[in-house]
Amino acid sequence: MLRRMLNLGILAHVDAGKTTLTERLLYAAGVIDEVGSVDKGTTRTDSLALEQLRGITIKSAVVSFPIEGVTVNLIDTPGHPDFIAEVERVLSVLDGCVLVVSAVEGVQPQTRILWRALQRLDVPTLLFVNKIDRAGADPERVLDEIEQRLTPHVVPMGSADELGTRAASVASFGAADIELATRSRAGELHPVFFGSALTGAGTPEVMSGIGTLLPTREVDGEGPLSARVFKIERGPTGERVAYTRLFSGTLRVRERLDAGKVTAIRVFADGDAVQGDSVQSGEIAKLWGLAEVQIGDWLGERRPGVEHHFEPPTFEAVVEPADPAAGRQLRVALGQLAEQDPLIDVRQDDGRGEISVSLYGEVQREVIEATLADEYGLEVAFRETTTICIERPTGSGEAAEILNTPTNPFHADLGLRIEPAAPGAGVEVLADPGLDPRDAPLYTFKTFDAFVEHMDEYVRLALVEGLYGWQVTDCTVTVTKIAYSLADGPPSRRGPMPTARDMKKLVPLVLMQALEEAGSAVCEPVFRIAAEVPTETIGPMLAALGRLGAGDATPTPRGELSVLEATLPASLVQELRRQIPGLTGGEGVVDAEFAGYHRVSGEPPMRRRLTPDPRNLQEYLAQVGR
Ligand SMILES: Nc1nc2c(ncn2[C@@H]2O[C@H](COP(=O)(O)OP(=O)(O)OP(=O)(O)O)[C@@H](O)[C@H]2O)c(=O)[nH]1
Ligand SMILES: [Mg+2]
Repeated sequence: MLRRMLNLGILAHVDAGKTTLTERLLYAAGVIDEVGSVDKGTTRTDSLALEQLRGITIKSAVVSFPIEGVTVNLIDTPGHPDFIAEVERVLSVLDGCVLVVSAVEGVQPQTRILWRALQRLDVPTLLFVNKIDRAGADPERVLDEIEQRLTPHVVPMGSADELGTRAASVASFGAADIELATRSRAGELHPVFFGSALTGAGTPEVMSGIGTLLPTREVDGEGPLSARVFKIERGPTGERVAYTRLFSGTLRVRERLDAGKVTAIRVFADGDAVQGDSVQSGEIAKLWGLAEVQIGDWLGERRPGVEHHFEPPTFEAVVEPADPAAGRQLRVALGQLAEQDPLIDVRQDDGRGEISVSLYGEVQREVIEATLADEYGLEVAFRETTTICIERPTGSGEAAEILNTPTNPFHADLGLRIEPAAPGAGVEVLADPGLDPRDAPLYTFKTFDAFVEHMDEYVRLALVEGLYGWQVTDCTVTVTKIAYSLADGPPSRRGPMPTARDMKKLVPLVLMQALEEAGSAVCEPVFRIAAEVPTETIGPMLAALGRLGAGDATPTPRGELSVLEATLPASLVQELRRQIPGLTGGEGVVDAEFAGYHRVSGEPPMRRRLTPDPRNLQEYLAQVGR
């Protein structure tokens, strides 16, 4: 029998009603008998104790239900910006999306961030304007905001009545015609629904929209295996459970993959994850047995596509166990949390016996603290958070090492050039077109392409710590020279052939010299802030922004309220949030959106290196082992 699937994301800013809507849909589909409540901690998707305690979603969760012959795998995601990493991983496995906007709060900065990511990935998206029952609900205004700030290509599917009351209701404009359905499935038009997830008003309409206006996939199991792991959980006995979406092919129990052997499969279908022998393209399954698997991994063939959609974490903090003897336990626990959330970068400074983690913000810090206490029995304290900077090369630099010379015991010549690339470009590693592929140590790397791939890996590892100890990025690195020694070569080139490890140790040596010649600038994360404040408080607000160092503050008066826009270093956004209530009589609100990295003014901050520093040759050689 032909089966069709829809892998559906529910995305929105925090508190918009994603989890409540999810409950409604499960109820409407007959999967649950009673609508659970976020406020009572009884929903299906906020199943973690911490989620129920705080009333927010922290981890993405999958539930499944049938609509009109289609199996819908719904992925409820967290809306708080501190947990954006969860959304990041989910994006790549979606066939369609419902973006929820509150009829009271309207389009938020986070809504725009999510929208842009969905657009970049071409995910067909319906909009749901929720909370029409709440005081202050203004769906018409929100529709305007959607058209102004998200997209003009919207089609309202109904109108709302008795706004702001429990009796708020929706009158549908009628069923979608074929043309609308076709263009909506193609992501060209975005139907907008109105309703209240709390009272259930308008939810049958969204339900039917999900069934008819989003693209579905046939389950056929054909073709080579291509699957993506988007979530990792630990089972009761500590085993890894990998949530995986198949794009092509079939995966069976007992199949052997690079990450391990599949020992059990549960496929999401009509309400639950059901034990099975195999999972096919289009479906989502939980896989057991893949001991080595990591979030974001591809099983089988990798599908091309954009990998990073959102900002990286901008803060880090040193974590200390209350019991000084629990250091090792803490390292293990943080390592496991980092498996589930690869953006929790755990840095271990053995020299100082310190562990630090990268963070998006305070809420995530509290969640990590609570998780360590609840799941690992570890009491910890976080020391003051600091900003994570990056380094960018300021010019172009080139260096080379020649084999059989006192500074290079690694049996190969290597030349590297580093040049700045556009902000946000990341790192690109190339081979100079003038290189003769035969000069590369092909005995070790088999093919020239494989050699370049390995160089790519070694360069990225070496760039983790630049001249000031920060990650170096936004640059192009070119291999400009390569040669190797041979047992029967001429005297200057006589010697053993280089191993992959030799090359791995040689790369930092050459690259840091090239970077020293290029020079590098330490850049800090900055946020674009928009503060809405009473117009009469503009004076004190501008003065405060000036004191915080925002040179570009511009006010736009809009009657009684004015909007002040400015760029602020990440570290000062919190400070501004602290000051605003006092400056505006409690009336001001501020939105902040990550806006890239700016060069720090004054003395660049240094970060302690954790890897051997090639600039001190003797020590470097002693540490890396030569
Ligand atoms: N009045 C009213 N309240 C709602 C509605 N939908 C959700 N809420 C309430 O809004 C709050 C947040 O709802 P959630 O469903 O947790 O929102 P969410 O988008 O899942 O939140 P996060 O996952 O934490 O981002 C809860 O107190 C809900 O009871 C609605 O339609 N009307
Ligand atoms: Mg939620």
